Amino acid sequence: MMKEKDILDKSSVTAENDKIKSLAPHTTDATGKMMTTDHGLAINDDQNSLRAGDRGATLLEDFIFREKLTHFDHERIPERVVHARGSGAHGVFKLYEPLESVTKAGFLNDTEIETPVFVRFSTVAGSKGSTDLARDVRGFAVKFYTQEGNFDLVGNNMPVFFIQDAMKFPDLVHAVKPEPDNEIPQAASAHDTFWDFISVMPESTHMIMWLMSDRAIPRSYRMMEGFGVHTFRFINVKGEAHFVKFHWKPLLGVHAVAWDEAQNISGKDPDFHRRDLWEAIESGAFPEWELGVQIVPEKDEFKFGIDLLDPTKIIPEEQVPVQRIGKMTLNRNPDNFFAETEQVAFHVGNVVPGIDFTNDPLLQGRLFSYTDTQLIRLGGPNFHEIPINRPIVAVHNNQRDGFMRQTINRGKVSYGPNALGNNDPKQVKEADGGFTSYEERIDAKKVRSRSKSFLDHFSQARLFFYSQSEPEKNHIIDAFSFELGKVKTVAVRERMVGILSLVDKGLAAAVAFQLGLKVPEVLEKPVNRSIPADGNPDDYKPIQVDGEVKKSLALSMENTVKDSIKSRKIAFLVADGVDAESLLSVKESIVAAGGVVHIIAPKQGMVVASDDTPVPVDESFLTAASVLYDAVYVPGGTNSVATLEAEANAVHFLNEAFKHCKAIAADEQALQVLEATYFFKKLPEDFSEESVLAEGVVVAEDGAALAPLFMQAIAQHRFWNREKPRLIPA
Ligand code: HDE
Repeated sequence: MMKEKDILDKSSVTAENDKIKSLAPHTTDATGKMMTTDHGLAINDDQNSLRAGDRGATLLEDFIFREKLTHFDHERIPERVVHARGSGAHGVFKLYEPLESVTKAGFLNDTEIETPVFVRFSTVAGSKGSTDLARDVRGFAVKFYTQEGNFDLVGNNMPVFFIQDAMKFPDLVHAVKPEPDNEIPQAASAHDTFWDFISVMPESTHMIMWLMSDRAIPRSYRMMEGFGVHTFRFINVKGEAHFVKFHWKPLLGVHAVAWDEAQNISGKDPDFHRRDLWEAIESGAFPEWELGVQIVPEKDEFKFGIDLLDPTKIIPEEQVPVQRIGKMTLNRNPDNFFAETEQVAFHVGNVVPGIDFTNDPLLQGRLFSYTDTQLIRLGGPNFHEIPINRPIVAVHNNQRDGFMRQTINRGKVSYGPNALGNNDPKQVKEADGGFTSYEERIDAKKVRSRSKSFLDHFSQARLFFYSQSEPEKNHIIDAFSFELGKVKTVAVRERMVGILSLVDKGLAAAVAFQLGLKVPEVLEKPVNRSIPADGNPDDYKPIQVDGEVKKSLALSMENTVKDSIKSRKIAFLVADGVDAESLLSVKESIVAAGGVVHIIAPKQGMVVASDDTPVPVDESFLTAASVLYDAVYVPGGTNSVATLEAEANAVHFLNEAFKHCKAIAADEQALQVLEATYFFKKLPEDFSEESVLAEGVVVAEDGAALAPLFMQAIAQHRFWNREKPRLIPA
């Protein structure tokens, strides 16, 4: 339980780095201080406005009141047009091995430096106050404050994108956002306009497979991969280029929740991911990712049967392995959400020498959009001066003035070249770290067109589907059936089933069955409205270039890391009379392995254990829910067990945890609580023996025997096979 003092002392984490130090002069703390106006005048009465008599009208003269209300009236800024809902954290990046053969970027060559970072995770479609658990892509934007200026890796948790040309971005976003007449639905793609657009844009098929997979409903921001999506370039000191794709690999593995669970969490705790990130960092369980790169020499550009400039394609890891080059650790929460997380301004164009762009048409468009959007969102051209956006190196140039200018530039000279000011600030030679663009050879006609090498829209969608485990495939079928089931226009559903039949007939048939439709017999080519007015549809007919790799292990979450229970949340269901040994021994083992235990009881306060010791309660059945936990344990104790067995909320808690495929454990004495659940009858007869049931339900005669088996089960994350008999009630 938090005491008032603890709440005041919240910023107990003191991780320091050059960026944090640079924020210090802008950070204030009112503890023990006098109240003043914005202009420094000490305030005597902040409770009453100045008025003509104690029952009279407020006087215009009241500058203190006017200042307070004016500031309040102007407190809001426009939310991000996409990625409005997000959470941020500070951290550091440390390199494992210098990468000098491929890039001259300083922070990728010095293993001694800890580069400060600020990361913002986000959903895409929802508004600022929408639920964290929407089925959606997650943004994964990292600002590296390097010694050579800021490098922003503005990525997502999926490695491909919906569209191949930035020209289509406003259309995509208009289609997915709430419909414009009634602003429904919030933070959801399950509606007509989104699927209408997708059904006539075959290039989005690969991305749609990812969006309908469990990647779109992560268990935690800390358990997601990140991807730069586009192919970038690394440039070394000799000026040689290599193509590079960026990856973030979470050390806790890649894990998801169930869709039914996601929808429940959205009601029980819409801040679930935000809270999870915040609490993990506050408790010292710092989230970690390894930065990975896939490097392709320029000469191998056409080796993989895909176009590296096409952002709807991956390079399978079987073809180009991901080299893990360093580790990012998030070790400090922001002090102020608005000042840091809301005002941070990412831009794909923020690069450092050694990193450059390619002609990916999506990337090229992004190079324009990110600065442009900050001008309206943050109110003018000086957003780079907001403390969170400032680089840790000095900034000197001839840019001047504009709304909210902070820098006081000395001298008369604000132009170059100049003679009056010694021609300062000076340009920097390439050898001394001046940025030069890669001298890519260009010899082309100026055209509006799409390269034929971008027209294979289905092969990698199929690769993704074939690489999934059985439960993952079922989740994809369910997700399509849910989303299209919410679409009212039958023609849109039919077109989508047609598209799916070009990925896999079985997938299309399963979805069609749920929608009460038939799969079209022969579908030569999908409807494609993404062609110019004078375009010949045959020139845009999808091609099929099935790659060498038919199944890629890295694409399935089943193959992820499952070796730890660190920071997993485990609910202990207890009541008065709980067996002290059974509770404490399992709790101690879990906490020692880095897990988090919450004691949940019929009411708040304390329960009295069997040995008369008081046990503080963290949550009651009223405030807790199984969807907020990774696993459940029921300790023994005659009275406690009798109370829980008769407590409908406790039984529901267990039923729901079973439905969502979570690890469940009970002390043998508590078996009668399990007997009250619907799933008990599904368990084998020899259940009371000390055993881990294949399905992740663990029973043992005491805490010591139970803890290791239970922890093994929790580390598995989920027992998806339990879903086989579909439609399990909770
Ligand atoms: Fe973005 N995107 N985007 N995007 N994007 C924005 O910039 C845009 C794309 C991504 O936490 C906006 O500051 C265009 C791909 C993230 O602050 C805006 C196109 C990827 C974030 C914008 C794309 C992303 C944004 C809105 C197609 C993954 C949140 C607010 C050409 C590689 C950053 C803002 C944060 C935000 C434009 C496509 C990632 C409007 C035009 C692909 C993580 O500028």
